[in-house]
Amino acid sequence: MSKLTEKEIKRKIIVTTALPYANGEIHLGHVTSTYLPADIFTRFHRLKNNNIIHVCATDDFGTPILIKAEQEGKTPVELVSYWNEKDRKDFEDFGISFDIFYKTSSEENIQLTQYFFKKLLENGHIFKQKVNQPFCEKCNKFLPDRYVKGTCPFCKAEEQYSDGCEKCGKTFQPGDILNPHCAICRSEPVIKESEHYFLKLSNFSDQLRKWLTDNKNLQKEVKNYVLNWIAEGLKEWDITRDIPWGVPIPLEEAKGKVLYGWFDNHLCYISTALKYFAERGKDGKKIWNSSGIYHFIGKDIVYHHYLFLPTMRIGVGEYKLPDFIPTRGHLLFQGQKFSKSRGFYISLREFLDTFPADYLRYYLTMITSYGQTDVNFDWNDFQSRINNELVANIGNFIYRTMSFIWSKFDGIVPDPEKYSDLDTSFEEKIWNIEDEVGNDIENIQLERALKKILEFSSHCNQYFQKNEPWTGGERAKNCLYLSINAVRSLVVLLEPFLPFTVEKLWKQLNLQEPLHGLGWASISKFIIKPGHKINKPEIPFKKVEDEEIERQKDKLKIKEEIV
Ligand code: B3M
Ligand code: ZN
Repeated sequence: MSKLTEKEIKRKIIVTTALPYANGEIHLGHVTSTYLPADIFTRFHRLKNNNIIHVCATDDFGTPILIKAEQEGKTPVELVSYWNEKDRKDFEDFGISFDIFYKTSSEENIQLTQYFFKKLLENGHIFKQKVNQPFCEKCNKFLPDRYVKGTCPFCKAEEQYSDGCEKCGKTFQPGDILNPHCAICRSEPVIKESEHYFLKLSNFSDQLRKWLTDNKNLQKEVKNYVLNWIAEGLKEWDITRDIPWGVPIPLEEAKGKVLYGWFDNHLCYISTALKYFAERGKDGKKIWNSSGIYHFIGKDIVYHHYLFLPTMRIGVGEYKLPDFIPTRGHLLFQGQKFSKSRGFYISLREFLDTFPADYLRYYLTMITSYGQTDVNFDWNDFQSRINNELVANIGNFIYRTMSFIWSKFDGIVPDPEKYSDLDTSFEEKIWNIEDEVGNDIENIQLERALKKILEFSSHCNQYFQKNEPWTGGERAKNCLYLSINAVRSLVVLLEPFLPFTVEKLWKQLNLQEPLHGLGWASISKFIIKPGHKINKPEIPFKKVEDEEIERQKDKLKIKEEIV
């Protein structure tokens, strides 16, 4: 058997993205930090012909979801299935290409979670302890987390949840809230004892520290943060909730109690991947343990992904720990924090109703670096980047090349003649761009990759301009032959970023093979031969007009006033 070269060996990669809670709309913040970067990364590896899957699900359990269901007069099952469908559709319309989108309340996830609980118990990492919990005698139930409302002990804002104040932003302990009352019936809770299970995080301090230090792929800034938490001493973690909506604790003595949502939700990465492979007759566990594991998240859930998640995997010892946890900052909107309660936010759906998905994909990628710094969505900046970069640079080169061939050469790619120096150096650019951009995407430096594509496109425009193909002759032929090949390379380069536009452009290029058949490695090749006939080109991107931007800004103001 011949030895496989490095390029021929298919890599196995499992990508997961933080699971959206199944009780509200996907907003721009979620897609910026998490889904879009993961999707670009996944699409790139698909083009590289690697075995990659992108796994996601809705996060179905927990008190906020139970409360919301009660408020809406639905069962929690009805509520979560409604949001699961809605999220799925939003993601699809934004071009997020999951291989599987499932749910934490699945039978598979419940079983895996109970298995993890039992193993951790057997291995001596879980202990029982009595705790004092608020209890509503009228509703006859314990009131964990958001079931208790009251007055903020700091700013005295009323109707705040017992874990923190939305008005002044301070967090506090459940016992600190003033005038506590049941969020459902408003009566004052009493304190009642309940037996809870705790995971001994402190048992894992050394192993966690070692994993964090040894894993060179984790982002330094986040790593140092987490190492500090460990140095300060990890607290034991209460994994029990006295509510009827969650993974039941698999013990007779714990009847009626469930596991906390953060105990089961990240296990859904594993249970969902296993389901995907089982459906294809494959041994998912084996694949998990021999794949590169990437968990894409936003920085607000660092604690859970760098402590709870690895602790549970170490404690059970059967599933590989993550290789990468790409973590990105929050999204600010017009310089301010999103706030649903103030109506200052924009949902993904709202955006997609007005602008093409690819505009948002382009803009968000360009402004989001691979780090913890917050990102600012600014309407003017959005407009100027779309108009100056996407329309006037990338779109311009693609359209001018194709329409020139269409109108001056009857759509037929001309035969090049002897290359000039300009041609030769342009040819070299096309050879090199594949690796330059590919390396950045591989390293999850997505905005760098897109900036390189933009630079490449600027270069293409300059080349076209300098060659003045409108003057005709040999220069025109070489210029258009090389340019149409550069257009095709550009289209492949852009696929991970702008999948909708690329699909249309590929049709206009009229190539026999599908884009995915040719793949990433074709970027540096001259696939379009002289004599090839293209289809009628269309302008790929339209300018965003001032009025539209004004309308968006006004809409935001109106929303703020209404609330
Ligand atoms: N649902 C929190 C969030 O949506 C939570 C993520 C779970 S990832 C396992 O930010
Ligand atoms: Zn009550």
